[in-house]
Amino acid sequence: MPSKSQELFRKALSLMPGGVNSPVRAFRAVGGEPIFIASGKGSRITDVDGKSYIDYVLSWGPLIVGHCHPEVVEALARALQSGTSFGASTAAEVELAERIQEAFPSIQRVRLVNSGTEATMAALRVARAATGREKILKFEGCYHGHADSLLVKAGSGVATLGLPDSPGVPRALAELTITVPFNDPAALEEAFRIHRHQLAAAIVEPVVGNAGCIPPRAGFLEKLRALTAEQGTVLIFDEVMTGFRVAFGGAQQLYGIQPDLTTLGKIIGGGLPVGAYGGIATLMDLVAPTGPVYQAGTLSGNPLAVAAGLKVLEIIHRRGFYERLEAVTEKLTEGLKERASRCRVPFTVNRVGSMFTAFFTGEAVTDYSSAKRADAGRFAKFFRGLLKRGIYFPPSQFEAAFVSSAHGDEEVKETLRAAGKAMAILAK
Ligand code: KE4
Repeated sequence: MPSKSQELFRKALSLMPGGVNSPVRAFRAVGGEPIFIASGKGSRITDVDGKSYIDYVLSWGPLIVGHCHPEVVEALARALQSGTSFGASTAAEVELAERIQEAFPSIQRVRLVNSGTEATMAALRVARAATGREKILKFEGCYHGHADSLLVKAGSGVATLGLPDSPGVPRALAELTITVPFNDPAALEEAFRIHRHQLAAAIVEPVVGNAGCIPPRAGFLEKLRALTAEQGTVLIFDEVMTGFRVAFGGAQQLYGIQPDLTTLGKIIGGGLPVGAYGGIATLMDLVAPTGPVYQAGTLSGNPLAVAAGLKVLEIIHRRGFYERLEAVTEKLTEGLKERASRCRVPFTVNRVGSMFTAFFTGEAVTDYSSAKRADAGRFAKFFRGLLKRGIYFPPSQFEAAFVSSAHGDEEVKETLRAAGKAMAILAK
């Protein structure tokens, strides 16, 4: 007897490419078929067959306070009473811009959009307009959404599906995207030497999440900042994932680096569609209607997304929020390492704050190449072993897992019990 998820997936396959609305959801890299989710509450989700899971995907990062947080639901319900969208200015979007500027001092002007892809696409356009240059530099394994220029050696779903970059991107455009390995200062210097004063922008995930979690090596971001400053290249920190995740002020607060432009998303929408790009006024004032760089959006600054985002930022700014989140995540990842060593399975975990990735390898994972050398087959088995025991990890080796404030000791205990059993099977 097929499960409800299986029945829904059959139908979805006849209606949507791969039966999904975003590739990484299709479970292609981990085997099996996607489960269809009926509801979420706190740290847990329940599928259409009534099975519950502790959720470490959290909608790929936005749900840092967990599913259906009562205060967020209440804020959304209140906003809904006044309407869903006006396509006009509202007080709430001004307030969200203010909160973002307070948290990110490098953001003197910000524009709200509807996705991380829109944010990075617009940031690149501003950088090219400001410099009059066309080439951009990105890092192998980093994913910045699906804008044409950025689908070159990208991470996340592109890496998950092993796609050799994406057909449909004009060669002339792809050739303007230079890629170098993350955490490789020599390759970075070489790229800036070869393309001296030709790079409009360098865009980076300051903590990579889309090759799995990979922290920057000491000095790497500083080197990037120095080279971009020296050559007049716009430094874009893509903090769609790390913004308000690894610290209230994102990776730029954690590592003390001021980029020229920052992109945000995920957490600032509290689970509703949102993105943002912002930075120094001299750059952002190039954006229409102040300047000539055009970017627009029907639902930008949408009252519902803004209401949810404002409430989440208020909750996570409360005293002790990040300390507790970090402590729970640390307990979890240390426990995973302990169970792997008990089963003598080659294993490493990269963690920054409450985002982490488990890799089945004995070597350090410091860039996309070393991430790809990890045993993705073992990761897939581990994922399935966890799933059948009620634990939902990201269905890809090249993604980050996330913890929310709704996760606590009970979730850690249940997860480590399941992980211990899944690891023991791997060890055979
Ligand atoms: P969206 O267009 O998906 O809102 O954001 C694109 C994006 C930009 N920058 C970073 C650092 C990102 O992580 C993302 C999107 N993240 C992926 C998960 N790694 C979204 C999940 C998916 O594609 O389904």
